[in-house]
Amino acid sequence: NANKPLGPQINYTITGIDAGAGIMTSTDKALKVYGLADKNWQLQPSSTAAMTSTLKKAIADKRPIVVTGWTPHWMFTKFPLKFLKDPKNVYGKTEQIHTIVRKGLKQDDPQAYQVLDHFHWTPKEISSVMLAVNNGQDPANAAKDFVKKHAKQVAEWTKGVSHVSGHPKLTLTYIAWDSEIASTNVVATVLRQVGYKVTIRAMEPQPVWASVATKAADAQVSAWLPKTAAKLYADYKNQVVDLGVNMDGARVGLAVPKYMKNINSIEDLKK
Ligand code: PBE
Repeated sequence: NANKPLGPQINYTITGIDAGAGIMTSTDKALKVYGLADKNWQLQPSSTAAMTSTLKKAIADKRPIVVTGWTPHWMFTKFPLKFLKDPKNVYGKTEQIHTIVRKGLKQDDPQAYQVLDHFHWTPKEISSVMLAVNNGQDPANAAKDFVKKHAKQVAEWTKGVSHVSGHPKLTLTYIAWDSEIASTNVVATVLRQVGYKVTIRAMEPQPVWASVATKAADAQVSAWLPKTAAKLYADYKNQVVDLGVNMDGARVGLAVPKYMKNINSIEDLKK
């Protein structure tokens, strides 16, 4: 019912994802900055899988729902979603994904360092790998296919890089979000082609940063900045090396189905 206030219709609840995600920290902040916390709005933690399944059901019934949303992600292609305007700029306009490596990698593994430094792609490219995985392909195979089909681009990442001998070990840590499953597998594939024995390890966001800071891992390509991972970046930036952007044009915020015509801004949740 478009005339009824939204809050009571959805129990003043925003459907979120895993508690450690940056988008959850940003949404807690949004609840305060927009005065929603005072009006009993709350953020429900769950997981990406649970959130997208709740979203799918709501959309099937044309019910209202507010979720934590981001791109690149297939939720925006599978569902008719729109981002809510964020006039107080809690989530930022666009986000960039950065590559973070351990101190000393440049000296210890210059070839790996170069590949990681050159690694750069677009939302469209990462989405193609994410879609393949979402359609059931094994992430390692989806990454191999991508690398095969994008030989020219991969040649850019490996420009001036020579093959290493003796299979030196490298560890990449990542957070098991669809985008990071895609990027980490693609980078691992390229590093393996260069001769490294690469292990990839999924963990929670904080341990991913800690692993690179303590040199238990060599690199991670999952740092959504400047806003989403701001807290972890601030905590660890002096103990790691930021190689800069590997993907530009990501976006994070609150999202609703397009049929919620009266809700276009986070401010509108108070209506
Ligand atoms: N995400 C996807 C992450 C980064 C990648 C938006 C769910 C987050 O920290 O919120």
